Amino acid sequence: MVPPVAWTRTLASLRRGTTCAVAPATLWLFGLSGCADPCLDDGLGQSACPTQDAGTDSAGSSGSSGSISASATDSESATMTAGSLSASGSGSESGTGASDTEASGSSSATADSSASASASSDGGSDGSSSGGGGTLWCPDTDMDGFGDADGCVNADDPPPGTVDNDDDCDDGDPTTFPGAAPLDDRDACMHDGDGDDWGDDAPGPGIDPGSDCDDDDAATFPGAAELDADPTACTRDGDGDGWGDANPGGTAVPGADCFDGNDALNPDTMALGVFVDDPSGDPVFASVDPTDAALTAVAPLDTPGAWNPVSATIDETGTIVVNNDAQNRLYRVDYLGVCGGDPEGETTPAQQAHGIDIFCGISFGQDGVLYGVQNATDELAVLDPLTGLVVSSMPLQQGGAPFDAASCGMTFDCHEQRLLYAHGPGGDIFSLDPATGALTLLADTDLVWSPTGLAYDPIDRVVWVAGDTVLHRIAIDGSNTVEVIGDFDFGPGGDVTVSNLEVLPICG
Ligand SMILES: [Ca+2]
Ligand SMILES: [Ca+2]
Ligand SMILES: [Ca+2]
Ligand SMILES: [Ca+2]
Repeated sequence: MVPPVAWTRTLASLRRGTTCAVAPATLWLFGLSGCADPCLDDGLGQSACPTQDAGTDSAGSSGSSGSISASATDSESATMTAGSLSASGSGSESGTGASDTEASGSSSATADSSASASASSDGGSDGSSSGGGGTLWCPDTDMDGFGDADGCVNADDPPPGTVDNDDDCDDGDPTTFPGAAPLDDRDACMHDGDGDDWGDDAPGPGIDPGSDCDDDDAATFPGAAELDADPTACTRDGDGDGWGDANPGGTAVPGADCFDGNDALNPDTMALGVFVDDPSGDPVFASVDPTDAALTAVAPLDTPGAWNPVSATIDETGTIVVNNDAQNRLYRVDYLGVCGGDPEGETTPAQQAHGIDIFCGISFGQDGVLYGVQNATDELAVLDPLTGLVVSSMPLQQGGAPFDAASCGMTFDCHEQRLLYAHGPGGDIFSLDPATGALTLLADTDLVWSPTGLAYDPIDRVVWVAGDTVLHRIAIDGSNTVEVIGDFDFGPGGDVTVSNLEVLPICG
């Protein structure tokens, strides 16, 4: 049986106030763009997508265009080509005062600098060349077509290795020259080390700064993640899905893509989901409407005889792992084939049962390590997702004291790169240090949850908690803000108990 096309609120569609009405097969097979903007920046930003934003924003924000005559900070250059650079003048250093008009004016001046330089040399103003006319020829050591103002000579014919301009602000680097970063400024002398046409925002002396916050990575530049909250921020989109890396490192702005190495996983393709029984009693994967907790069956599951999915998690590759408490065993679950027409989603057992009764929560952490918390022993365990076996374990503790795991849920905060832990009896959310087993309180509510499920929302950076039959949305910024969303149900009158809430890929 192929399920009907469902109307699903992905994380992104919720934010946009839209519902993604895309046929399952279409959504899954065609890159899962879903409701996304089809105009994905290729890094060059010139062909498929409008570049007005880039040009306008960069010129306006950096203000560096006016400092095109930073080359004039080179005293020799200033002396040699005083006439040619006078249009930009010393005022160019003011940066913020450089308007677009000034920028274009100085650009023109620079573009004509060789001619001006030639004129000035013809006029004999260059003391270093001994009269007699000719053209000013400047060494171009890095062969980028722009000359070093230091060492220019007058001659009728060009000496070997020279060009007829002195516009290079770094003649030892072929990636630094006027116009190297055209998306920042078509004329300013900038460094573009990664070739994404955006200029290094922290270049060496004498080079105009651009707005590339990581000039060693062509996937990082202003507007790289056009689907994120600030589409002009300097973000990293490693997988090209339009969503920015949640943990980009360096000075790039974190986005909402927890899986920036996999373009099939992002807020447009993922939604709150649960493994439950449908109203007929058949096991299914169902999406959860974050506005009212309503359940919609997405895919039927071909489950083993005993099926009690207590906790679910997903890794960077899209592999979904469920702890089937009925068999004390991990299962890989692939329901997405259903979106393409397969009759049922696959559930594949790990090689061996871990034998633990109960893992109240499991979650992939950093570097793909799978963690689980054992109720009986109050320990944090490392699990091998392939063999299913426990690799190691350590006691949970809070402030050095033993901690009673009780009912729990687990998930991963991809922004802070930390495990999150929901403690049912106390209604608390903790971060969990996998190196020490230490719990640190993030949210303290008066609620009580049993069973307990936990999922992290990478757009709003809050958590979703399933407490028995009720969905909650809880802040983890210290404000303890709680929203009670509603009862999980497939329709009025049939509340459903949930313990394995997670943000998972969706179809339909
Ligand atoms: Ca050069
Ligand atoms: Ca660059
Ligand atoms: Ca870059
Ligand atoms: Ca991405």
